[in-house]
Amino acid sequence: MTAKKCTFSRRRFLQGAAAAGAAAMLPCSLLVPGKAEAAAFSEGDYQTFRNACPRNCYDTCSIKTYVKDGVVKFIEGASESTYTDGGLCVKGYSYTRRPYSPDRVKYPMVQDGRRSGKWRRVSWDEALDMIAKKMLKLKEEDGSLLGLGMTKYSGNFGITNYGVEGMMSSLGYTTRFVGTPCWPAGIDAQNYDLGNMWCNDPEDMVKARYVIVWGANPAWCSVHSMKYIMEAKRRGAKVVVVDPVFTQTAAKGDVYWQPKTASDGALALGMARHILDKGLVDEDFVHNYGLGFDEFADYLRDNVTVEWAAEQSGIPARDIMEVAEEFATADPATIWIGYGMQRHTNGGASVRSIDALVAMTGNVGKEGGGARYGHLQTWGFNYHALIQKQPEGSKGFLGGAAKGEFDFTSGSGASYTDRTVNINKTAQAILDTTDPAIRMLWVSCKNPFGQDFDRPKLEKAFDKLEMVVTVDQFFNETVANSDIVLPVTTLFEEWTVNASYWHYWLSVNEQAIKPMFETKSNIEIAAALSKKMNELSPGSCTFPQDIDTREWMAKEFNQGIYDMFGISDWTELRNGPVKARLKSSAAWSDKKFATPSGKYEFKSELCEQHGHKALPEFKVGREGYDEFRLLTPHTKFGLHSQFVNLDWMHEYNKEPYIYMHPKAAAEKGIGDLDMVRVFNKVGEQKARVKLTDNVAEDCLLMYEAWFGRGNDYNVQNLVDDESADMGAFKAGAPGVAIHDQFASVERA
Ligand SMILES: Nc1nc2c(c(=O)[nH]1)N[C@H]1C(S)=C(S)[C@@H](COP(=O)(O)OP(=O)(O)OC[C@H]3O[C@@H](n4cnc5c(=O)[nH]c(N)nc54)[C@H](O)[C@@H]3O)O[C@H]1N2
Ligand SMILES: Nc1nc2c(c(=O)[nH]1)N[C@H]1C(S)=C(S)[C@@H](COP(=O)(O)OP(=O)(O)OC[C@H]3O[C@@H](n4cnc5c(=O)[nH]c(N)nc54)[C@H](O)[C@@H]3O)O[C@H]1N2
Ligand SMILES: [Mo]
Repeated sequence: MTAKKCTFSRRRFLQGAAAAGAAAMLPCSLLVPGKAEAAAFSEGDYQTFRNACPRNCYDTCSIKTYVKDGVVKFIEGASESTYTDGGLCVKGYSYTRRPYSPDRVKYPMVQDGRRSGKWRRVSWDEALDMIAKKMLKLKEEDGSLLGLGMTKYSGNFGITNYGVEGMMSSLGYTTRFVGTPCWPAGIDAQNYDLGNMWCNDPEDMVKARYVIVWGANPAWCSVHSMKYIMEAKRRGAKVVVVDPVFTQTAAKGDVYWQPKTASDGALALGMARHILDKGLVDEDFVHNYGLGFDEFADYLRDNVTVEWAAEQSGIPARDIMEVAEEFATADPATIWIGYGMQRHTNGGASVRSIDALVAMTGNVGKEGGGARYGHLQTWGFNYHALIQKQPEGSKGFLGGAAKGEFDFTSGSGASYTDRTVNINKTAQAILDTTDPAIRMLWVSCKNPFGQDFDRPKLEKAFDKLEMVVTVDQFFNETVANSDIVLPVTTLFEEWTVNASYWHYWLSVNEQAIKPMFETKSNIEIAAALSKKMNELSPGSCTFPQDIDTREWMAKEFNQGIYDMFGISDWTELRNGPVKARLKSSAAWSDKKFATPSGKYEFKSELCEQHGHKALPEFKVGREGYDEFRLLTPHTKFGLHSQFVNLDWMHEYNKEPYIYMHPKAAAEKGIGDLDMVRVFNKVGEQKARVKLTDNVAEDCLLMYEAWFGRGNDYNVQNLVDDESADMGAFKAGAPGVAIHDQFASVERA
């Protein structure tokens, strides 16, 4: 191979790193070569690989990785993707540290006494032997494997990692924690309105003449989308940001609305009423492509006024009318509906009313328009790793039908399934489930102690479990509450493929280095467990025992994917990420909707059948149960329990704070940087206060993140597991009202 000078992408890398302040901050030459080294940089001196950020993030960045002597030297955002555009976020640049972090789980380990910290290294064989024997024991004692629970969520969204679910199926019928804390209320809402969740290509936001960012914080949570918003602005678009917190996104807007939390439905309906009164409705759309608009209009006339909306939301009537008129007359106009906004007991209802606003102004199905929430259009993989067969004769849950209808002796009529419980009520499910009880838990790609709700209850629930096995990269709090931890690979050490729920690019993730220490990928763990199970009890696990992980990645592709992305083979992705060939950048461009009527349903019978209102009516939010509203949204330099714990990121995440308005603090005799105690019916948490008028006077703001430095900060000590209104339709369990929490505060 001839040495090729890397100019374009190299420049991008340095720019990205400098913009992030990373060059100055990060102490290791692995990430940012010194000046002399940079001058001598020659791509040919490195092996390059394609990777993708597998985190649960809108951006799902395409990465190019430079390896020398089997070591990841540095990475850059892939320049082939116009979305990633050659740059990563600050968190992303820290990836070069992840495989080499001294804090990594390196070997299988057993803890003598949960939370004792007395870990001892064992061999894979010993660990799997303990695990397999326990599984066989459950099956023998309970007659099924339903006593084995599995919780997995978004630690790694690489497609082959669905092999964790596949592994469980290959063992038999088990208890699965289903649903998602992310976005299910909004998914259901969009399914009722449009028939599916499907958003425009974010890259077409540049065409918008009006952008409302409603309860999303892309400046932190979708860094790469900001360039489209800023470009739209440069071309003359107005940007309105609606958020109870004055976020960095809000700072980039032209108009900032700080509504009362959970009042978004009222605000959207107030705007809708004004648009109706002003005759600014898109009559063609609502009558030719919509269903039930007249009833919606009647609802608005009978129940909604702008003054009422102003009272509910705290946004002045004049401002509501102004933005409503501007939105209705701009063409195209778009709303980005955030996930943060729907984590409420009325979140689904709020999303429906915002969808209606976009639809009634004729902005659905339009390039540069749209009610943007998310999509799964590019996820049509084979799910080869996921789909595994239960061993012959497996017993399970008698799916759906009343138990009495089955003849247990012959098993006739029985169709067994997994047992499902709500992932957003992990603690309660473990405590409540009987016949058989959940006795053993497999945790993978998930940190329940950091991310699940009502942590004090979770501790009680875990204490009931006979065995907890956690598969992770780091010793987090869930690992501390486990008996066995198994070390798993990072993105550089495994083969997989990644798509986004926001943009339309596809990336392959190549194994760039050999797995460090004794780490294995999730599917290799499944294969190893299968081997052990079959050794101990032949036929007890169907998961293939010898797998080639590159082959398994390749098995996820199909002709549909190839056609969508215009490639003939996955190997073409080694030249860089590719984008779906979209007929239009707009979702629903043919205005044929996937609803039962084929129309945009302002009135949805399905929604009514599911126990909600047929129309996008206002739903009152959760009643306050304590003095302050408590918000625990996502943080800038961390993603849930990932990144913040890494030593390289400490500089960015020095200490957790509780953000509070100066007036509210003064009334409590609390000063800047005072140590305080926040407490409510769930539990309590101490941290230092930072005074800021970015938050409303009635609000306490604490970012959710795992610091992992002997620091006990955990917002789940204060967040209960109350459900959102929607989510069960598409996700199998309702969403969770993360932001409908309340608490008191006092000096510690
Ligand atoms: N209070 C509050 N709570 C929240 C939220 C909030 O806003 N406020 N947000 C919610 C939302 S939206 C989400 S998505 C969830 C996220 O919750 P989780 O899905 O639990 O998210 P992470 O912390 O990103 O990942 C969990 C673990 O996966 C591990 N991991 C990474 N890669 C791999 C791998 O390849 N294999 C295995 N086995 N493990 C791996 C990581 O090290 C980490 O410990 O949290 C929810 N909880
Ligand atoms: N840096 C970073 N990026 C991430 C993540 C991360 O943890 N860190 N997480 C990823 C994941 S899993 C997800 S789900 C997405 C989340 O992406 P976002 O939805 O953008 O993020 P959140 O922080 O959950 O919530 C966004 C905003 O909603 C606001 N909000 C809360 N309640 C209300 C309300 O009642 N009305 C209105 N209008 N706004 C409200 C919060 O104040 C917050 O600023 O981001 C992804 N990207
Ligand atoms: Mo999420």
